[in-house]
Amino acid sequence: MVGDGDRKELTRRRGALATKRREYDEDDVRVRPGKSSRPRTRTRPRHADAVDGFVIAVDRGRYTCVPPDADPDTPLVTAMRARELGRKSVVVGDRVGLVGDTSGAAGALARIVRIAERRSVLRRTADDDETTAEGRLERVVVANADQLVIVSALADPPPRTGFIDRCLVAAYDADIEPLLCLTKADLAGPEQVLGYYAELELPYVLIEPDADLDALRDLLAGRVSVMVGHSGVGKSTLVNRLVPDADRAVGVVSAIGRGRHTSTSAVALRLPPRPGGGADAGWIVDTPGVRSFGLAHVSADSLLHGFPDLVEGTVDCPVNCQHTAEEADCALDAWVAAGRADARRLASYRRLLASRSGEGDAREPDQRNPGDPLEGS
Ligand SMILES: Nc1nc2c(ncn2[C@@H]2O[C@H](COP(=O)(O)OP(=O)(O)O)[C@@H](O)[C@H]2O)c(=O)[nH]1
Ligand SMILES: [Mg+2]
Repeated sequence: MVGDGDRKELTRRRGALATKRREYDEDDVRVRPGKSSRPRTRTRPRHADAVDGFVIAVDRGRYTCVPPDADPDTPLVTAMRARELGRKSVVVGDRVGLVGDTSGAAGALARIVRIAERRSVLRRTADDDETTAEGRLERVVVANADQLVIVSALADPPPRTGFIDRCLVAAYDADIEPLLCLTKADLAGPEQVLGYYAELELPYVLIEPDADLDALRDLLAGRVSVMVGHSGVGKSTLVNRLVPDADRAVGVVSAIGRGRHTSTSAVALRLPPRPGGGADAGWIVDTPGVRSFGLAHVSADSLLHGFPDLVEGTVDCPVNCQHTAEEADCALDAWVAAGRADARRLASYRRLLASRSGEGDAREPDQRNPGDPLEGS
């Protein structure tokens, strides 16, 4: 007796055989010579007509895109993901292929059918809820960024090197160049912070209310830069100085979709062209929704890359040394004792190690007590 399932299976096999026979039919070869050298349909790029887009904002399933090299007046294209993307996420900074209505007219909706391979991926572990697996999900913050601009005030609030160190780890892990942006330089000097990073060749800029931003603009030109920083450090002030149109631009992208104003976790803003500057003044990605940089997704080894001043000190460590304070033979203690690196840097590294393994409090040290490596130094 042939069951329903068996019959389907037989039909499938006959179909497969028929296809096979057709493939090897000599007549086919004769009437279509050279067929085998032509690309087969399934390897030919789909949607050859897709146009390029650069994702500047993401809001509840709606993606705001701009043609990458278009002039600033080109209308924004609103798009949704095509089903064929599967579970692949699309984030700010992604370079995508768009089909459908890419006119940017009111109500027009395009489809994202491709995501270009990412040059860099800035991630964080969301630590909104550390007690559940879901709460500790690793999230991609921004794709294809060239630079991580770590914004820290020199005073009011005081610099938090724990946060800066965390950002440096995220930057090195993502293969993004870090830039230390020290604001409120009118209130305090940078000596202490720069002293703490003396062993690193960390590029930095100083920001004051009444001085121009030329040095910073030079470093932003032609690149995609992500800005991160605690609240109160002057991020919004800086973004508004760099992009006088920022408020309107953010308003436009966050109003897309269902017409309500919502906070997005990241939004890319085009820097205005500079007189005498190159064609591309660059993009800055503001991250108002990113409050911290959970690093649970970064391995202990990668974590060390955020501390290049300590790397050489681990050469004499025993195999499998975890470099924690509990490791009796960790060579980093001797490295610091010999004056080869700053003890505060080792303490900061070990604090991050402990927070990752769940031994310590994963919050920033400044959130649980006012102690910071720089204070009392
Ligand atoms: N003295 C001084 N104050 C600043 C500077 N930049 C920003 N502020 C002030 O710091 C406060 C917080 O700035 P804001 O841009 O809102 O910080 P955000 O939370 O990082 O976006 C505001 O009162 C600003 O006026 C600066 O360079 N010097
Ligand atoms: Mg702000």
